[in-house]
Amino acid sequence: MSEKILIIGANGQIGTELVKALRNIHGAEAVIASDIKSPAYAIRNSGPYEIANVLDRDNLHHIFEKHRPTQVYLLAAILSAVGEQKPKVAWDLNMTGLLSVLDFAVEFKVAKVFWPSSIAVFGPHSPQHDTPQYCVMDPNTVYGFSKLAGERWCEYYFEKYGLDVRSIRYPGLIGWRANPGGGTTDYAVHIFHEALKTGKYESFLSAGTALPMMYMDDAIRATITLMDAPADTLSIRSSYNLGGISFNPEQLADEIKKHIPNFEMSYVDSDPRQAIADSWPKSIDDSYAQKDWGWQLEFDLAKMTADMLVNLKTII
Ligand code: AKB
Repeated sequence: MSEKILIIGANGQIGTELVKALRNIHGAEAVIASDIKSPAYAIRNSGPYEIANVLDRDNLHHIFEKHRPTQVYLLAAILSAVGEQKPKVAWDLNMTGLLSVLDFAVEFKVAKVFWPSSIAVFGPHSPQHDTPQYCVMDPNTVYGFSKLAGERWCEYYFEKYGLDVRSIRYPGLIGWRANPGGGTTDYAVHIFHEALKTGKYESFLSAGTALPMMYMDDAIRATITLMDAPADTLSIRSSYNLGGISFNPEQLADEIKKHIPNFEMSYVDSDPRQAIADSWPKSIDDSYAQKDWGWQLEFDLAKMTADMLVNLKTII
């Protein structure tokens, strides 16, 4: 069957990479990118594009009707730090957008839907080390509990309507093609830009704040592997834990210094994102992803840092 893939939120950090990867696999015409604004530079003129606001239900319905997608990736979301500044807007966008897409996916018989969850679904009472798939979850950010509620809705649509929804709890993502927008893990991307541009960086998280992170190449490979997995191998229809690499700002700075010896790192005295980071896991157990769809990480801290610097240098 030839695929028709709709990516909603294509201009974001994951979207720009995913559009590129899926167009390489399926051909440009098979992948319809869409976002609220005109296309990001990285995906401009590379294939079909629709302006879509996930809160405009009529327009979204029209796009489903026009393209009849076989797969939909819903990536539009407000992340953790911005979500705390605009809690109601974040809840509305993250939930209403998801429910509309799930409804239209059922109505238009979409074969598979992907929706990203996050390590933000865990909270201060979740185990912080090797956080398991199933445990206490008490997220205290709007982003976190919108993701947790979204996971429950995904599983519900799978159980009640047979919709083939698949999801990953992404760690903080690090890539060179696109910037993250408003998250708590954003420091781990900004640090590379500043290291190359100015040779110094002031981190908004403290030196010892370890978080699970992942290089974008691994994240895109994980997403496509999960979407290609036979449906009957998947035991989780809420969202899969994905571990990635666990490191803190000081360890990342030390790794960057191996390439840029004069790089200087400093730390702000206080930042609201610190409390969010403190409520999240430090490392994640992803054994279900390994067992169900053969997940294996490729990029460790050293490999990621080297690759990130080489590639970022070519575009800044
Ligand atoms: C954020 O920091 O909000 C995101 C995430 C971990 O989901 N990068």
